[in-house]
Amino acid sequence: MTRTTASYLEQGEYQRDTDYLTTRITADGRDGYPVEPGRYRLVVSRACPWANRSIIVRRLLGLEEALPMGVTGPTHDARSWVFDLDPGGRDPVLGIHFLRDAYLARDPGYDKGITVPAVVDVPSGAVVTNDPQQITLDLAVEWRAHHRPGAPDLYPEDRRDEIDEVMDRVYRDVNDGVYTCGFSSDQGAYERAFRRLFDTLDWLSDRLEDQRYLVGDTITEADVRLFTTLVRFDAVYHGHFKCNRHKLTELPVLWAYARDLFQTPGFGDTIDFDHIKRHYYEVHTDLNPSGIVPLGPDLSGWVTPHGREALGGRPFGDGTPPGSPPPAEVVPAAHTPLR
Ligand SMILES: N[C@@H](CCC(=O)N[C@@H](CS)C(=O)NCC(=O)O)C(=O)O
Repeated sequence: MTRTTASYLEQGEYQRDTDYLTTRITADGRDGYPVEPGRYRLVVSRACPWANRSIIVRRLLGLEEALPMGVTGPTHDARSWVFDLDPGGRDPVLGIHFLRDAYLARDPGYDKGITVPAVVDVPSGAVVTNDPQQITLDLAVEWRAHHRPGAPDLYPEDRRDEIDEVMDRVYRDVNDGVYTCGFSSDQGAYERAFRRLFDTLDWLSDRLEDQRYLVGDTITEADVRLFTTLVRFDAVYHGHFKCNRHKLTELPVLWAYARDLFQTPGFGDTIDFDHIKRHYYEVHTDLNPSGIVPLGPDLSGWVTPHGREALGGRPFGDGTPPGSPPPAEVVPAAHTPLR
């Protein structure tokens, strides 16, 4: 039986599966998979925050042609993700319906999580990596020769220690922290995760009060990682995962910061609120047995002025924002407040 994140509901304290396929795609090909435009396919669900990071980074760096993307539907059963949005229910390049088949092509005995994001080697049809932390860092560093002109440096060498330090706390207490709250089956474990989450949001709020981005004065990988949790906060985590000390919209600094990023090309244009809500409320039947997907919240606030330009900062450093997403990757108008 394939393990899924849902199986951790059996434990009092939720433990995230970090047992990844960690083969890396690198410029020098040291793991046997060299960076090669058009060779790999990034498979995502727009619902998933970990996959969302890779969609954003790919957009910011202009890697859409070099690394084409397959998008699964927002919901899945115990067999995990399926390409049910594509004509005939198959990914047009990989030719598969179940993402699981790409994991089995890598290892016929594979029994770990069938997760997104996953990068698939198209010639063999096999997953190379599903390690979300490393995938985006490698897009920023190893794929540099294929970045668009004007791409930002999301992981600048002289800031890496600080970026890593911030990301470490954000990962533990925020990105993963919301899941720890939501999947705890023990009151004490939930309360500890809840306090750590909101203590860290308060810390981030203080840090961002006078500075536009988390590290330095430009957008970095750290901002991408925080954003993908913040953008899901009121739509899902506040209610579904019981992260309800405050809504994001009640935390003025973080709400303005999140809107600023949402309105930056490459961030908000990757967000599909319909997929996000359907995924969590329909897939986690343990937490939401009725499968009812809430109609709210009102999303119109995401496109209101945020005022963060007054803090200065240079979003793309010496570079430029990305252009519009390729037409095939535009999020349907009914799923986003962006016009
Ligand atoms: N497990 C990874 C992130 C990837 C992940 O958990 N993705 C989820 C979606 S948000 C998934 O694909 N779950 C599939 C499943 O549980 O069947 C991590 O620890 O960072």
